[in-house]
Amino acid sequence: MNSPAMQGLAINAPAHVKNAKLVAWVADMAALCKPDSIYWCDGSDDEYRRLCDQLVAAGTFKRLNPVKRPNSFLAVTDPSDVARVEDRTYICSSKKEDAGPTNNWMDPAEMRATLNPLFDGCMKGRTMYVVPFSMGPLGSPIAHIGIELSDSPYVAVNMKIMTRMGKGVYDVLGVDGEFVPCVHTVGAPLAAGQKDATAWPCNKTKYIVHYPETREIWSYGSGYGGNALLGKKCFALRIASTMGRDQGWLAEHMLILGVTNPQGKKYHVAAAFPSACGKTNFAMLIPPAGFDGWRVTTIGDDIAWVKPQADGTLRAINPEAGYFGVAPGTNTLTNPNCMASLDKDVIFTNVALTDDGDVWWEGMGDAPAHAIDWQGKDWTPQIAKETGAKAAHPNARFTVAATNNPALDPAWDDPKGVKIDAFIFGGRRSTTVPLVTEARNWTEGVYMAATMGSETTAAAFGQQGVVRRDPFAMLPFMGYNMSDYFQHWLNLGKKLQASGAKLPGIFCVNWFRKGDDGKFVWPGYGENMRVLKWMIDRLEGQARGTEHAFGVSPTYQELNWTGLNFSAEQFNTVTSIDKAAWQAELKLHEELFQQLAYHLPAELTATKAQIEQRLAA
Ligand code: O2Y
Ligand code: MN
Repeated sequence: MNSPAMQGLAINAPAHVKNAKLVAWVADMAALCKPDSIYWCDGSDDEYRRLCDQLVAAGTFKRLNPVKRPNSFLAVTDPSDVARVEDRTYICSSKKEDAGPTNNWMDPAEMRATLNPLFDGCMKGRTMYVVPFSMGPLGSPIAHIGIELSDSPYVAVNMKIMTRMGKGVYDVLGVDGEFVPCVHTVGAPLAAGQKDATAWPCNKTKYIVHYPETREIWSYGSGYGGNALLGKKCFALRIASTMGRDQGWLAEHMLILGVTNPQGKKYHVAAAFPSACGKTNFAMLIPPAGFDGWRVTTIGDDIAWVKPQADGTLRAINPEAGYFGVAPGTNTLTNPNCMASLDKDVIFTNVALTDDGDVWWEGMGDAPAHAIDWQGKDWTPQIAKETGAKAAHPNARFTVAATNNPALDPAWDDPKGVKIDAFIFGGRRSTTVPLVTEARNWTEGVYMAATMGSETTAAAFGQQGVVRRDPFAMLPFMGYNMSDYFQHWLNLGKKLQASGAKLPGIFCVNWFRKGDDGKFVWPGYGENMRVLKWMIDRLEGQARGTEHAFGVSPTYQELNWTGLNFSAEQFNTVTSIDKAAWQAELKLHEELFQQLAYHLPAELTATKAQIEQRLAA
């Protein structure tokens, strides 16, 4: 009864908001969600400061020691709200086949009938924040706009870091520009005068819902990460993948990096790895000894939007403006650029608080003698030893602006994007898949990407070491039928080929082969530069490689080994092709193809038959 809409109060759109469709939608959503007030975010630094102060006052944020970690905050979540909820994530296309066998599906009308009562009054006692954001540089022909309505100020401040958020978006939107409407609620309305009982309101019931045909996102019940920051996985991957299908471009779960050789020639690579495979580390790689004059720069760490150009090239942008990275395991040895990015201006979520007002997580370095863990309990190394208690949640995160990254590429914000020279696909495989393989052609590359798999880590899935097929690292993020997406990639290759342009190379990597002792053989991290250089040599026609059933891999001599003691025998352990293991692998590809049989491109079945023949020869 107190809501502005029910009292007939105006939604008070600021004068610079001229888009009638947007104003009408905000009014409709306000009438449904019944917030106590509406706040139109302008994206200013002043607004960010005010909202952070408000979050501190509410107990959601703790301000960290301003000497050790200036302008930084710690949030800890409800223990039930710590990660994306894949089993509560839905693609609601009209036809079930269009969501495909890898997605949860519900009929859109049925889903709307489910969500409407949940959203009715869901923001009572709270403020509805109107968050205008651009995914990609403002006004870029590759970028798109979204508006998120959320009752979480935590979301508003995270969106300020993660996207180009603020007033400027309305100029691009104009009176009749397109935007993706995203509505989010923590699902915890407050009765009149009731105060939040908790600093992290959320609801046991959760729905992360996408309507691809109307390009809408509705999220209920979670305040965390990808469930709530709707520009990220929901828009930039699930909805954008359907936009890409319809408009002829790609929305990919890929980092983008620039690599410059000592002669100053620059290449751009987009790389897809499943979650928890070290994407941020690769995006911020520091070349090792023996690579004087080489430089790697970051354009993006997680998502790439790739659009074909009239000349047959592909240009890519990072639709995001910040990093929402996993803290545990990050340290100055594995990722110095990332650690430097975290010196100031960071929102940490679910890490531990040290006694001097700083943060700590497992794998950061020396443990503090005492800390408050992510659940607010006392934590000491002794308690950890006795109980296994983690100081930080394994999925604890930092949110930080890309501009904090010392290795940020000068073109990271270029509206034209960067020209992609190569795609890399990689998973975590302790056996079978070689360190690096180049596909002999586009179709073989699509096959590699379609069949990629990754061994699950305990942190992510509870059960360790099981190979989960994760085509293109898009399994949790595909907005439509996976096999139609394979076809979309194949069609794009044909289109680029027809234009006469040189297609980007496609490579498959695996940093995670283990030896008989169960230990990783390849040192990884900065040493991955050796593999990156071989790829560039291939692009330049300077490395012949050795051909095998699956593609082309390097010879031992073709990698630069300066500064690394890595024997030919070790190299063999990470590159050898085990015929029996590959025969077993191909059976698993067959299982995947059976699951994805609806609209599975015939080219992929034919490619599999070719690999089988080569293996048998
Ligand atoms: O658990 C979450 O909500 C975050 S998941 C995430 C965040 C940043 C980049 N990638 C991912 C992912 O799961 O791939
Ligand atoms: Mn990701």
